[in-house]
Amino acid sequence: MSTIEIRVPAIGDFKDVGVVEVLVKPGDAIAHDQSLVTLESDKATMDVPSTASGTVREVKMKAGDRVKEGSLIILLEESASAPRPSAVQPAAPQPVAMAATPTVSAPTAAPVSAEATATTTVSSAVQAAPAGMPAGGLVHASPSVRRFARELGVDLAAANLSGSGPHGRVLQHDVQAHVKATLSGGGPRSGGLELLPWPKVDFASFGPIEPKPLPRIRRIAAANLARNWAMIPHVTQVDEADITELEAFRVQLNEEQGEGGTRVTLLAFILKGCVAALRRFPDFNASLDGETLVLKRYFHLGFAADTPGGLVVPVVRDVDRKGVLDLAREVAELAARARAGKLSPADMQGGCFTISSLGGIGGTAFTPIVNAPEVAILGVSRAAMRPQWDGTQFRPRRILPLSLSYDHRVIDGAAGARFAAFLAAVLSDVRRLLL
Ligand code: CAO
Repeated sequence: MSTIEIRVPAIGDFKDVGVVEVLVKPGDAIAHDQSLVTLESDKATMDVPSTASGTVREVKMKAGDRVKEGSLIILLEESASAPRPSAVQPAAPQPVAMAATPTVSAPTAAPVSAEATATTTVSSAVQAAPAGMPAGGLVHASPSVRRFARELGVDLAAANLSGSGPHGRVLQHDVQAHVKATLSGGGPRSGGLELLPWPKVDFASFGPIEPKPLPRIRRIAAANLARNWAMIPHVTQVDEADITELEAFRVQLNEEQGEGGTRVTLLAFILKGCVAALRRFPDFNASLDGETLVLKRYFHLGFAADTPGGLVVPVVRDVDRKGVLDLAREVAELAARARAGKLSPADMQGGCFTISSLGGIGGTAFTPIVNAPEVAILGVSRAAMRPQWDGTQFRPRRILPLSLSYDHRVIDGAAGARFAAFLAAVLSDVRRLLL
């Protein structure tokens, strides 16, 4: 067994570089190519690998030292029998080209040659994991890549990156791709299931086409809907209300109103029913603010209105303080202004909960998209006469389908089912609105 000196190899034009990390200590058994120290100039970071295997006798450098080619790093008691790594095995001490990809502002991780020659740094890299790295967070990455990740605020263990280097090793460009995907809203890579770019198809090559630019309202709605659909884990709870009596009452009210009077629609009753349900289940009348749920003590309800320019959501304020006739009037007035494109921004702000009623058009159920930052939305489909079993016989009843979508981060399935069932019960017997 002989003691050998391991020195800083040729490092290009760099005469005076800083030691930022010493990765071994006396007594360590190290393998050939295992990183010994990390050096950093103003342009690059590199790991210096060992040119032999054995046991560290003395460490001759410490963090903060300034070194150059030939500076002594360690004294090593060489073990002739220690296995060499299977990856790239330089015949002679291999300099790591620091300046291969110089950047001025951001430190550059060791380029490919350094990555390739550092495949045995896995264990030492884990030991050298920065504070905050969970114990046992076995991320295969060199110290320089770890430092790069740390500087960008990426927690390698939590980010769960799939490394593209040998043996799943995380390389600098994996960290960059992660940051890029996160910044662009694409989120972290997910084993090949990440979002693909939008397909580019030459439709004209298949037949005649006509480009039709999206109107402004549709463009705004599209961006909001896409965000809400992508960011909110939706669940849609479907239920139905027996509105036979309610419909009879509504028809009677409209008869009383007479020609030219307020036309009472189902929507006005549904608004009142929703307020009762929101009072009973306050978490639905809320918004997420980080990790806090902001409960609202007011009841401003939006309703989706179909307009020639696209979907808009005017908001009816203080629904709890208004009667059905007032609500019917206000909905009609807001809907008319929406269709005429005359809603002001204030008309569409401050909503707590939204109703999307497609009942006048048709359908039996659908999955409305939560209107962020609200946490739930009610979809209403077309009421129809259907046979209902009353315990002894089938009776014709008017059944209204309800589709309640909610943000599952805030609302559990049981609460969703209870809210929908409560709302159905209230609409089935509107006397309950008085309770
Ligand atoms: N079941 C059966 N009939 C229904 C119904 C229901 N759930 N809801 C409404 N109707 C009936 C009404 O009673 C009315 O019939 P009459 O003329 O015989 O009285 C007819 O359908 C039309 O109603 P309406 O649409 O004029 O009135 P409304 O209060 O129900 O709805 C509004 C107002 C603005 C919500 C509606 O016009 C609208 O724009 N709906 C579309 C909402 C939408 O696009 N949602 C999707 C959003 S996501 O893309």
